[in-house]
Amino acid sequence: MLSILKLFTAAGLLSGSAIAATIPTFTQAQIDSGDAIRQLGQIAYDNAMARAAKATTGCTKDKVKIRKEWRKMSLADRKGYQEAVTCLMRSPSRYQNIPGAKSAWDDYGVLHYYQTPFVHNNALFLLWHRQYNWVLEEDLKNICGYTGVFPYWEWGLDCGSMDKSPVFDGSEYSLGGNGVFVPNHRAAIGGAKPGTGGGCVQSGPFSNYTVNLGPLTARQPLNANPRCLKRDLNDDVCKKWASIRNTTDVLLFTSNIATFQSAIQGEGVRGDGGKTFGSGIHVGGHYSISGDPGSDFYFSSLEPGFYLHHGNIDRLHFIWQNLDWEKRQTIAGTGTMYNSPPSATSKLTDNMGFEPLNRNITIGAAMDTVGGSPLCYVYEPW
Ligand SMILES: *[C@@H]1O[C@H](CO)[C@@H](O)[C@H](O)[C@H]1NC(C)=O
Ligand SMILES: *[C@@H]1O[C@H](CO)[C@@H](O)[C@H](O)[C@H]1NC(C)=O
Ligand SMILES: *[C@@H]1O[C@H](CO)[C@@H](O)[C@H](O)[C@H]1NC(C)=O
Ligand SMILES: [Cu+2]
Repeated sequence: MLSILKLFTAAGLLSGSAIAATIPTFTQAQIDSGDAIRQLGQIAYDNAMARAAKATTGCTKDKVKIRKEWRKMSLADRKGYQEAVTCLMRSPSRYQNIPGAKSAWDDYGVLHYYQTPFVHNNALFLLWHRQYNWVLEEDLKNICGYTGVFPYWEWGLDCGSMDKSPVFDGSEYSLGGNGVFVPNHRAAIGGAKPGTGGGCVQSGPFSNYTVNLGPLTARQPLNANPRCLKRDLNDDVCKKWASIRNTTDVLLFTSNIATFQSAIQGEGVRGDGGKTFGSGIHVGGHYSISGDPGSDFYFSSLEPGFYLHHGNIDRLHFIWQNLDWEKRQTIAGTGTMYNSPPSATSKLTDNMGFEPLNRNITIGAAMDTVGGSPLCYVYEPW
């Protein structure tokens, strides 16, 4: 009895490492410096690669694509990615009769708008957005010829110096700069200081991007409402909810999928050892960018940074899964937001909708990033 008590106390100190044998224990300094998450990322990478190495068809080791943090990508890929997104903005929409869908890029806004009530705060959140990013990767390749690395953005590397982020510094190799500073504005989320922008993006790539759809509050959100891209980079939000510690904590203190996905989305759940997660890293990453459409729950995917942000969310899911792969191929919850209206418990054989951008797949088909039907990629630690 005493020894069990001791075990719990020791595990409660810093990490819930008793759960999966492969998870080492870390000091707070290792967690805060990023040493911990880099090690976890490497374990996950090796485990996923080992699975691919055993495959004889489908996603074999030689076919696995390696996703990287934006600043670890070559300059050519950073430019190539950003130019391919611009190319989608000039390519025709696949929707009929959506007045605001002016391009293949806008299609992502329409799909996300339709799917929002069915793919957030529920069983589909992680795997639908995983597949959504893959659909974009396919479009960048098939429509715009980009075959380079697909990116993710580790917010935690930029908390406190957001406008110097290689993603948002306004350089030729970024996704454009911050919005121009608007005095006396509030943060897009309560409990945070205002950001450093708020107005239109006027430097770098996407400074000429016309946002067509939304906002959600418009009477007809799918009608054309051409306007500039706005950003409001926010270091305070990043420090409070998207720091390297915040991100690593989710990996270390959640041992089942229900807790993991709730912790990420700031649903007030408690993790191992009573850990709390505040507003959650999903909200933290989104509101570190903020702006229009960046802060718009339904249309945020029209912000080019969205996919790098969700790349990081997917990377965390990938790491978490691969730290204990045999036990972590499950889902939890239903197919409606906060189960409202109430709906059936989701099954791995349930459908996820991506038409007309790509074919629908089942939830289970997106479970393994090296599963080969269709996914075949891993995340490299930064
Ligand atoms: C934006 O448009 C102007 C005018 O067409 C052009 O001179 C400028 O190079 C464009 N900037 C970017 C980043 O595409
Ligand atoms: C996020 O991490 C920072 C330190 O990086 C910490 O001050 C803050 O309390 C954490 N937030 C949550 C919700 O744990
Ligand atoms: C694809 O998914 C959407 C959304 O769930 C659904 O409305 C549509 O009928 C599906 N299409 C097919 C061919 O199953
Ligand atoms: Cu979403």
